[in-house]
Amino acid sequence: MDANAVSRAVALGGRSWRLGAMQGTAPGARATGRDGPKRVDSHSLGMHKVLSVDATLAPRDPQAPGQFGHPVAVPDGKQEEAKSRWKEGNFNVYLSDLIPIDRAIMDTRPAGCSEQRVHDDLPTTTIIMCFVDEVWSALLRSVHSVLSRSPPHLIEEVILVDDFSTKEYLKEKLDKYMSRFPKVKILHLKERHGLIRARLAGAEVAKGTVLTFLDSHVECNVGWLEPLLERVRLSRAKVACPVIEVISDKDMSYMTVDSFQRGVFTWPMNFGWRQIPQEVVEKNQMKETDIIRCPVMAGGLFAIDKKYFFELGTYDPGLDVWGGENMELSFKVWMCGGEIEIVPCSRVGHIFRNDNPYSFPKDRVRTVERNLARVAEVWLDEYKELFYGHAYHLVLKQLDVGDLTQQIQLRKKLQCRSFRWYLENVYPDLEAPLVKASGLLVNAASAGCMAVENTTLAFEECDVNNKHQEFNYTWLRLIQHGELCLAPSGGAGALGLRRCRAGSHSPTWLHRSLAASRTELTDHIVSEHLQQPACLEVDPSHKALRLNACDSANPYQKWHFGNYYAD
Ligand code: LR7
Ligand code: MN
Repeated sequence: MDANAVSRAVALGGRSWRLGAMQGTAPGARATGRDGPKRVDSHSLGMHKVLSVDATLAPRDPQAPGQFGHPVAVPDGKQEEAKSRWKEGNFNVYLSDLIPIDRAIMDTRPAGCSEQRVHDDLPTTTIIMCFVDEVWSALLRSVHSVLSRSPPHLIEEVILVDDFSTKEYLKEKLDKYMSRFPKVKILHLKERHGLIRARLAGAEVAKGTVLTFLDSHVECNVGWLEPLLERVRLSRAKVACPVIEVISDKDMSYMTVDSFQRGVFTWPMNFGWRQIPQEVVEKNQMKETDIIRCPVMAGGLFAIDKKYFFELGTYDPGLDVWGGENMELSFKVWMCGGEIEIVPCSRVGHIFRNDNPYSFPKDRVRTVERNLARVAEVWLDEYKELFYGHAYHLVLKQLDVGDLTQQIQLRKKLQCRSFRWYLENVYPDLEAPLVKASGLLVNAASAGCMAVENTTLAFEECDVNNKHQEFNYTWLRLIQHGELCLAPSGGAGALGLRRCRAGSHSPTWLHRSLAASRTELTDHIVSEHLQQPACLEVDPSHKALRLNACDSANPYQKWHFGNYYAD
C-alpha cells in the first residue's frame, strides 16, 4: 500500500508558486473565517463560499522545520537517534517530534475549490479517531489539524478512542493535554478492540449528525470538512471521502497526489488506486474538482451520516483488528442503495507506512485473510470463487470464518442488490470471469472431446453444438458439467463423474498456468487429488478416458478448452 501511495505522490517542492501566494499575503488575509455561514447573497440563498478556516496560516515560527509541509532532513549527528526511533511508529518519529504540532501546510486543492459554495445548514459532525500506541506528536498534529482547519460550529466533538494502548503517555498525559479543548473527548478502551470495533465504540456515543472517521496520523488541509458534509447533506446515502495525500514517512513532507484516481480492488480483494484513463477524462470533460464515484474506499478517512451508518448495520463486528472493513462497507453501501464518492476539494494528508507499528493479537496475515473471507462469503455471491481462486491456500486451509448468519440476514433485510449488479454498474472495468475456461475439452492427439452421456463420462467426436460436451474449468480447479465434476474413481486410473462439492476434498485439476508452475505440463490436466500426480489421457486403442503417469511429450495427455478467460 505504501509503494502504491508514494507512486501517486507529486512532490510539491517545485511548486513554490503556491507557497509564494500564501506567504506573500498579509497574515490572516486569506483566513476568511470571518465570512460567517449566515452571510446570504441574493444569487444563492442559504449558501456560502467554503470557509478557509486555517489557524496555522500565520505560523508561530515560519522558520521551524517542516513548516508549510516542506521536507525535513535529520540534522548531522542525529542519524542514529532518528534511526533508533523509527520503529516507534514505522516512520520518522524523530522528525515528527521536531516539526511543530501545528505546522502550516500548503493549500493543495485544485483551482476553483475555494470558490465553491456550500449550504449554510450543513450537518454537524463527530470526528472519530481511534489509535493504538500512536506516536505522541503525530496524534497531536492530527487533532490540531482538525481543530485548526475546521469551522468550529460544524465540529460537534472529536472522539479519540484509545484502543488499549500500552504507552503510558496516551493515558493521563493525553487526558491532561486535551482537557484544554472542550470538544475533545477520550475513550480509553479496557481491552484491545481492533480498529473496527474501536471505531464502533466511538460511533455508539457520538452526538453529531455525521460521523467523520480519521486515522490518528493525518493532517487535514484547509477547507477539508465542508465539502464532505455538503455531499452527505445532499443525500444521506452518500459516503464522502477526502483525497488522501501523502505525508512522507521519511522526511515528513506533505505531498499532493495525481487527480482523477479511484479506489479499486484486484483479486483477491487487494485495495489499490487506479487512475481514470485520460480518454475517459476527456470524453466526459471531467474537471479536477468533479466528484469521483469510487468502487471501494481506502477505509480510514470518510464521512457518513450517523443514522445511515447504523441502518447499514455499521461494520460487521465479526471483523478483527485491521483489514477488509473498507471492502465490507464499500460493498454494503453500493449494493444497498448508497454511493461512495471522492471529493477532490477535500484533502487530508496521511502518513503511509510500510508496516503496522503495533502488535496484532493474532497473526496479522491470518487476521486479514479471515476478515476478507467473511466479506467474500457475505457479499460476493458466486464471485466468491474468484476470491478463493486467487487465494487458493485459503481453500486448502479450511479457514474458519465464524458465524455469518447475522450478516447474511442483514443483507436480506436491507434488500441489497447482487454482486453482479455491483460489477456491472459500479466497477465494470474489473475483470471477473466466473470460470477460468469453458467450452469443449478437446484432446490434442485424437481431436475427440470429453462428454457426459446421461450421467456417465464419455469420449466422443467433437461437436460444438453438443451441450453434453461443454465443461467449465472453475476457479476452484474443478472440471465441471452442471452439477457433475470429473473425478478419479476407484483404482487403476479409472475416471468418472460425481456430484461437485467445493472444499479441500474435491477432485481438483491443474491445467495451463497452474500446471506449468509445477513442470512442463502446461497443456496437461493433472489430478491434484491423488498421492501421485496423474494426467488425464485418452487410451488410443479404446478411445476411452483414463488417468496415467504424466508424460510431458504424450499428445494423448494434451488438452485445450474452447475458451480461456484467465491465466
Ligand atoms: O488494533 C488496532 N486499533 C487501532 O485503533 C489497529 C489500528 N488502530 C488504529 C491505528 O492507530 C490507526 O489510527 O486504526 C487506524 C488505522 O490503522 P493503520 O494506520 O495502521 O492502517 P493503514 O493506514 O495502514 O490502513 C488502511 O486500511 C486499514 C484497513 O483496515 C484501515 O481502513 C485504515 O484506516 C486505512 N487507512 C487509510 O485509509 C489511509 C489511507 C491508506 C491507503 C490507501
Ligand atoms: Mn493509517
